[in-house]
Amino acid sequence: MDCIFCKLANGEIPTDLVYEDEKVAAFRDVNPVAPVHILVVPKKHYVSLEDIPFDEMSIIADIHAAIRKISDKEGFAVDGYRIINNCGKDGGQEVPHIHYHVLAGKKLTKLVT
Ligand code: DGP
Repeated sequence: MDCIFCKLANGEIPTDLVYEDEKVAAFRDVNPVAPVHILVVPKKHYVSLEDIPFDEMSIIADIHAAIRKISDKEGFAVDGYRIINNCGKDGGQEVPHIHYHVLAGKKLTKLVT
């Protein structure tokens, strides 16, 4: 499958992974919008949340557990961070492999009040 995030997450394209376990990988966004901008992805290919079978939804918990570990390791757990998932065309998703943006390192402007 010709998927850039599959290749980055599974080592087909070498990159500095911020985090890796059996199911999840994380790497820095090529166009950061915050001092810390990390993309957290499943190693298995799913296009978006809408593509994940209900009996495989535990991958979402795995991703969130990975984010907890990354926030500790990278040192932004205390000051906080934002997690964003753009889902589908109207959600602004550009790369068709589900990914969670983790933004940190500054006080972020509120999007939802
Ligand atoms: P989204 O719009 O939610 O699909 O976000 C896609 C993000 O992926 C965007 O912030 C830029 C980033 N991105 C796209 N291609 C690459 C790549 O080849 N490497 C890395 N590290 N990030 C990428």
